[in-house]
Amino acid sequence: MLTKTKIYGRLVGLGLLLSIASGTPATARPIETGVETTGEFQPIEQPLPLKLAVTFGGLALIGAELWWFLFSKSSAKQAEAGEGVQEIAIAVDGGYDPDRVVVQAGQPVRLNFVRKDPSSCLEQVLLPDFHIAADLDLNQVTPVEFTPETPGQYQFTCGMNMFRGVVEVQESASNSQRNTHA
Ligand SMILES: [Cu+2]
Repeated sequence: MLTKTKIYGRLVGLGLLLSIASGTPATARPIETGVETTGEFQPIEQPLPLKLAVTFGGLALIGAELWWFLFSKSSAKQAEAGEGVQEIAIAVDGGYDPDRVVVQAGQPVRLNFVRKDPSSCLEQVLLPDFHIAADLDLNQVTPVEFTPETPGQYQFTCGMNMFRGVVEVQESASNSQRNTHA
């Protein structure tokens, strides 16, 4: 799973690649050395099919990554309410999946963290709003329980605040008008 930083890095890399392929910015700029003031730099000739291939390949990659970044990333899931406890499993593997959990206020919540990532970065999960810090053992299910009383967005993070997820607490259905949207 890729992080945001990696994606931005790759987009920047692709941009560089494209600008090099089109041959404009880097070669046209004279260097201030005084050796060659005429600015007669010879652009390197590249075959047109190669340029086209690089350009369209790059654009396709950018499109694919944008799609992935915008549409397939965030995974919101509604916790399942059973026996009065809203329960949901969260896979811990290069981040949290789902990274957005929807629960109802006033009902106990149990988040079952399943750590599959050996990186020490993810060995702890923090829910500062609920004063929870839990150690996650590798390949184990670690339940984290709390009862959110107030609707809102509550973050959970790894011990270093690098990976994040959100518990979205909605006003409980019995207290509010029934939601008409899916
Ligand atoms: Cu971390």
